[in-house]
Amino acid sequence: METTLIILKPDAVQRGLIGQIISRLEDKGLQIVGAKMMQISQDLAAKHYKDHAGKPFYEGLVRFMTSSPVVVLAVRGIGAIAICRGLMGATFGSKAAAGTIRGDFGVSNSFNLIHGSDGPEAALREIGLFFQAGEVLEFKRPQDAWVYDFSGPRPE
Ligand code: IDP
Ligand code: MG
Repeated sequence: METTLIILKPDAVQRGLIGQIISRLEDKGLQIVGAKMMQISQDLAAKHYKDHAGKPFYEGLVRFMTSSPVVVLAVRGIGAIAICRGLMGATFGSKAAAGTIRGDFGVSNSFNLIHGSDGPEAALREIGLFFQAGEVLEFKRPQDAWVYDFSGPRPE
């Protein structure tokens, strides 16, 4: 099982899309194992987006991400990182394929509704930034017996 960090960005919250976006993650079979609403501080935004520091869009990105509350989620499943990236769609709303969150709900290249960790290392780092110990939970869902095939040596 993999756990990834998802942020429903300020535009998603302001536009009332929290429920629809979380539904897409849940409908896929992913498990929400951590959730909180918060306003991201300058410092946290800088840490989260440290790899983008110095890029032309960086200042605007930090301004946007700190401008209004977000919803932060820890999302678990087999291959959750790549699955979430697929559900999110390409970075730019203008280019993201129909059927994806960014493709269906937005047109902007910077206000693109959702963040998802881009690899296992980033996921670990980002979950550590946004969640305290004990805030990401471990619990069984009976429905997982129908989400995954547990009949083989490993769940598929
Ligand atoms: P990702 O969110 O799809 O992983 P990144 O390249 O990591 O995309 O960029 C982080 C965020 O920075 C994007 O989600 C978007 O909000 C913003 N961003 C990236 N590139 C641009 C750009 O060229 N113009 C405006 N905003 C951008
Ligand atoms: Mg990224």
